Amino acid sequence: MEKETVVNSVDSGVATADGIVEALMHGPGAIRIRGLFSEAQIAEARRVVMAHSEDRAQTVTHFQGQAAEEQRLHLQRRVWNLLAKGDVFSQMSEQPLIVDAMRRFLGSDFIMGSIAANRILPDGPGQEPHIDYPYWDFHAPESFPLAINTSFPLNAQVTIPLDPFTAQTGATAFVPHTQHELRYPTEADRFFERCERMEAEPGDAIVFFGATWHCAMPNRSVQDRSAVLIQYLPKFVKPMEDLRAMAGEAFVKHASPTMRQLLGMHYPYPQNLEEIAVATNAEGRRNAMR
Ligand SMILES: O=C(O)CCC(=O)C(=O)O
Repeated sequence: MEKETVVNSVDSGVATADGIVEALMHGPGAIRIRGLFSEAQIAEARRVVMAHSEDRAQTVTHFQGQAAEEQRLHLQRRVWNLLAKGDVFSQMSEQPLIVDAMRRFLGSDFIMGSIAANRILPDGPGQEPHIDYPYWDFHAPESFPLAINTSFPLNAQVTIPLDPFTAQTGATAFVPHTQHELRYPTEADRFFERCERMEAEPGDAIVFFGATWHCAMPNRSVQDRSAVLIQYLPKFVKPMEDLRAMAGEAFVKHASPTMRQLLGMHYPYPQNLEEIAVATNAEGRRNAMR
């Protein structure tokens, strides 16, 4: 029988950015914020996600090696590039409490690396236990810098359920406190015996440090289970989705200052420095003109 345990919880009215950061860095690695988004926002997001995943089973996905072997990939669907699919996704990614927490956790110029939906249909598969980008291929640790660790964060994730997240529908599983030591989980870690579940209602948001071992679980119910997944990164980590290009020039032109930051426009590298027309001092404490 599946364990029915839940993640720590705080109401959106009393949640603080410091409390979120504490839970991610020194606490279990995850925290649920109750009632952060309105019914109307959830309904609109769900409408878009369902419409874009009705007949698109074949977008790229991750951590579904077993489902691919078993020919069951069509029972889980990803919807990428959500910024271009509705204003509600900009509202979600710019939610003020989340932005405030991310500024403290990842630095004031943090960016968004991805905003996508994960839909698991009834009887759809769960994932391999993993950690998230940019740690997601840490099963090959030799491809990372020597002595890399999680004493400072390179990722934060926000999961916004669009359907009830329960043990039956496949609420995300995670092992609390595993973010403290950077490691990709193995069979020997007995993930499924030790895990807790991120149970939540539509409108809640679960914020977690992606170095915490976790995975989507199988949907053993008769209803869909979808969520918006947002990935935030420090300014210097290459984003996973090319959001700026995917959203398009018209979107960028009308973007808010926060959205421009999320698209990486506050930190203008890489550049062709040889081609910069005006010779200025671009970096440094004194008189720097990026
Ligand atoms: O949908 C979920 O519950 C989690 C998805 C996830 O962890 C991922 O795709 O990296």
